[in-house]
Amino acid sequence: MLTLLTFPGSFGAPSHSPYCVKAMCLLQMLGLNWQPEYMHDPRKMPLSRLPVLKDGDQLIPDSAHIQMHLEAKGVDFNAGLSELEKAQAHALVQMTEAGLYNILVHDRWLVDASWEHTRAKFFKAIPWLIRGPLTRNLRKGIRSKMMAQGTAQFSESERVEHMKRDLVALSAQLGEFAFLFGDAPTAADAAIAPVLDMILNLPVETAARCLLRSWDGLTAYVVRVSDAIYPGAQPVKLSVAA
Ligand SMILES: N[C@@H](CCC(=O)N[C@@H](CS)C(=O)NCC(=O)O)C(=O)O
Repeated sequence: MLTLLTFPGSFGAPSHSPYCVKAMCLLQMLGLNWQPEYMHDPRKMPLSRLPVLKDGDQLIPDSAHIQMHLEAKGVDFNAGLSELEKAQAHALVQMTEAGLYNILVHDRWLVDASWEHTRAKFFKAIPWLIRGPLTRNLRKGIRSKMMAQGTAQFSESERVEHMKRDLVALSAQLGEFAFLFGDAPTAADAAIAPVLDMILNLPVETAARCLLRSWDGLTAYVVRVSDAIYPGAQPVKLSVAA
């Protein structure tokens, strides 16, 4: 059986990492038997990150590599998409992982009121005595990364302006479809909806959460994706290469 090494869930999501939820959705779409193995500390993992897929004695880190590994088994997560649609899907996933994902991380870790909840949920397994110094250090590291990457250098209104453009692009692609590329979920939905879901479910009202909650079409889209491909959903009928 395939095993997904993943962070546990929080704030209503099956994992607190959108990349772990993306991998869960891909596995769920596949309809094969798989099980989660929850971890809190990824430092011993191949890239020191989660998710990691365990397939026999192989460890596959990175959600994109997990997708490629599953595709190599003959599954097509983008069945029926034209070459242009595949290119658009790729661009939207990259946009989400470079933009919206970093806004999520920023609002979870660097907004003080939100951080109280993030710390309590993400680090509840860490003994209380060392939780303070450990999480202070981790938060410092995230702040440096967010400064280097740029998200933390912007004002809140600038971040929201950037976010709006990403949401406009996603909304335009969604149009009247149920999923981003039609009436069936594809790999792009597995990657993008978990990020939106986690922004919608930030524990406090940040400008990003407020903006996304006002976007009815995208809010309803996230519910459709979670009903269709989050763990527990029925497998989607995927085409398998001959
Ligand atoms: N590009 C990777 C990104 C995975 C990633 O950044 N995971 C984060 C959690 S969202 C992680 O494990 N960070 C290290 C940590 O939390 O210690 C993927 O697509 O899987």
